[in-house]
Amino acid sequence: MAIRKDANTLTSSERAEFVAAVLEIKRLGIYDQFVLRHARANMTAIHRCPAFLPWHRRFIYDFEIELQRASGNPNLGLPYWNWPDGGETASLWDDDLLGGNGDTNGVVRTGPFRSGRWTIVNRNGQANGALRREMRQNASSLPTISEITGVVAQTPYDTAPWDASASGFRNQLEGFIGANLHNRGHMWVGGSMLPMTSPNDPVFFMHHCMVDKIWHDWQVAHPSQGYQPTGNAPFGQNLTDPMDSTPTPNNRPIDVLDSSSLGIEYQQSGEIIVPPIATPQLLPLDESFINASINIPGEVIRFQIDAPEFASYRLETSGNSDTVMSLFGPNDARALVTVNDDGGENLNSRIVQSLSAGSYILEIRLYNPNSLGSFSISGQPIGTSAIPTLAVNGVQTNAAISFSNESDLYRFTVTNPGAHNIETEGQTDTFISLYGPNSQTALLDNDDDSGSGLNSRLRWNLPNGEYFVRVRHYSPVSTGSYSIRVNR
Ligand SMILES: [Cu+2]
Repeated sequence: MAIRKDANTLTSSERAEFVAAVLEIKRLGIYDQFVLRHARANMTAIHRCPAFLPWHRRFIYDFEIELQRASGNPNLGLPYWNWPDGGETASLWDDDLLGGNGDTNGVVRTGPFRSGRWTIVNRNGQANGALRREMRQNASSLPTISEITGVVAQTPYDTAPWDASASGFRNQLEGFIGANLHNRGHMWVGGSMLPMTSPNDPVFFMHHCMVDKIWHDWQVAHPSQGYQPTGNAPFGQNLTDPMDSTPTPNNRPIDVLDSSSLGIEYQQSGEIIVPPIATPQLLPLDESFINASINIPGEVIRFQIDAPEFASYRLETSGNSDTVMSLFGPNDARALVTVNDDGGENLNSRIVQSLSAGSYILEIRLYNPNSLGSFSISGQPIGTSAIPTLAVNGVQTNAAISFSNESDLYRFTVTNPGAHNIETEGQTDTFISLYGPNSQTALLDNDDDSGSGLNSRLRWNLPNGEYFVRVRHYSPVSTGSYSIRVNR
């Protein structure tokens, strides 16, 4: 079991053990093989792509195994460079661990990897002079806790076109969009950390250990989010493709998704990177507006809505941003009610929906995941009439879906248990959901086209009780009239 700790927290004997192991595998020629494995890999097969994270996880894992062998300590773990606490005065840059910044020419003159003690190699494996660092010259700051937390909040793992332009967690962590975590660390150190031979600086492994820890934290925070893509992306990127320049076996992303099964344990340190799901802000259902802004590409802002009673509600954004709203509930943050993109003014989104009493989550993002912008959000009831009642074996009720995403809720009471038909008629492609008994939220069944034409029909044996039927258009953007009836 490798225990991976914040490098700043290592004891002096842990520091000595780590440094001795690195120097030993350097002496054996093993260290430089890692530099070449990284330098000779196809740049865009292991960076700017989904496999960036699993490739480097496997890479530093193999390096750690070599350190364990050299030290004879099977629990030796790579230390991680905790960026928010990792500036030039942090103890990981002390002379008993990494040594410090380079001199005015960038040459490292302190610590175990100083000029004269440590020689870097070029991509052909030839000696290429001293280790160089030029701290802060290419990037002035290191990632902060809030920047890291913001990136850990991003989902999904990755998106098409699976490159440096993609939105999603991987690209924000790698650094081509958003806060820029990984790329910035390489830039901040500068010197030998800039080219594809960057593993020449031992801080590379502590840097990628931090990257890997953040991926691990993300996996813990989002257990329902998996590695993507699972197929149809360039070879080497899909979940079960072999990765470039990685020894077999276990050279596929799927083989390295679970750190703990690799025997890796991350010790949290200092300011813990908290799981990202912030408590959603309550959106009052009145005339007021809440102002919000998307400050990180791909950010999703969540609101909670507590519908006090069955009513039709209008939820809408205003402003110049192209917003998209998704509504979940009631009382289930994963049960999607509806999505809207441009139902409001200009590019704003609007949901008009009859909602049962209960708690809902409204998620708002921008249509373009790379853009930033602000908006106002408001929600209010637009009708609080009682739920219309359908008389069993009575006349049909005529109604219409008049807005994008509208749905109508009805109730009926069963006093003569047995088979009941609930069906719509007309020229509209309806979709119905049946709830009950005595619950607006306990779903019994859905139907799209079992009725005549594109109409819906459900036939259920119903015990006594009160039941609820929700009718919507099959297409969230279409409208049309229909009639509905219940027959025993
Ligand atoms: Cu790399």
